[in-house]
Amino acid sequence: MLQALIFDVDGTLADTEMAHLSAFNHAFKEEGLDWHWDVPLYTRLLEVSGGKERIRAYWESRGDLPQGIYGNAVEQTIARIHDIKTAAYEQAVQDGQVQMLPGVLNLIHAAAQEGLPLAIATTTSPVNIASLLQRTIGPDWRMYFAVIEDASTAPRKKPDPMVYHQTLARLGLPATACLVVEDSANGLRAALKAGLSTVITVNAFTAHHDFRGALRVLPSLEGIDLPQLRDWHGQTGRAT
Ligand code: XBP
Ligand code: MG
Repeated sequence: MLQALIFDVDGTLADTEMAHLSAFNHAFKEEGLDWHWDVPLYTRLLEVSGGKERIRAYWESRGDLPQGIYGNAVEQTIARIHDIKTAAYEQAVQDGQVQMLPGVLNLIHAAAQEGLPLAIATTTSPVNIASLLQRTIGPDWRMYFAVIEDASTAPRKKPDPMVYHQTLARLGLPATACLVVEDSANGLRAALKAGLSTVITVNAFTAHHDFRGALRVLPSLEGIDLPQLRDWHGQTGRAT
């Protein structure tokens, strides 16, 4: 029986990645760097989960990442860029530039009404979650989620299953009692490694990913209700 729904955030709850991309580019400029990520490059870079990890991967790919004794300075520079990026992203959310995806709020409200626990399992920073959900759900947003696991609690990022293992432990439920909604191959792999059935909703940044093993691959959650999710969850084990 379905006893909890677990949501990823970026690309699943909301269409966040264009705002993340603009925030990264803003931070590069503020830091005096001539780096600029366009949409095709960012689409590839999204294969690396986590903003700091993504900056490091890009820097490494350029071939000019300082080595040896400069390692500490690199960490500090990445942290500084990421702080600027996080503040810019928060501002974009507050300015209304990030929208919840179709069907998401309906499901959240339906689950709350039925007393079905909801959880969040994401690689993103906690401040990003708070600003997004405060803006879209309201000041009491935190009451809707029994568990939130994020970059501050699960440092090993997706496709590592850490964030899902911790979410299940805190929910006190076995994987078989839960259903995950994700939007990316890294997210799907993390959930599958934790033994979780996963429904995928795609977006422009992830539509080309390999979603083998997903329970369903959907354009969005529009028109999807809890009875439908329970029905799919009951079919667990039969991949699409
Ligand atoms: C999303 C991410 C995040 C955001 C940026 O992955 O990788 O890093 O792009 O957020 P998922 P931060 O949806 O699989 O969790 O800069 O705060 O890391
Ligand atoms: Mg995602």
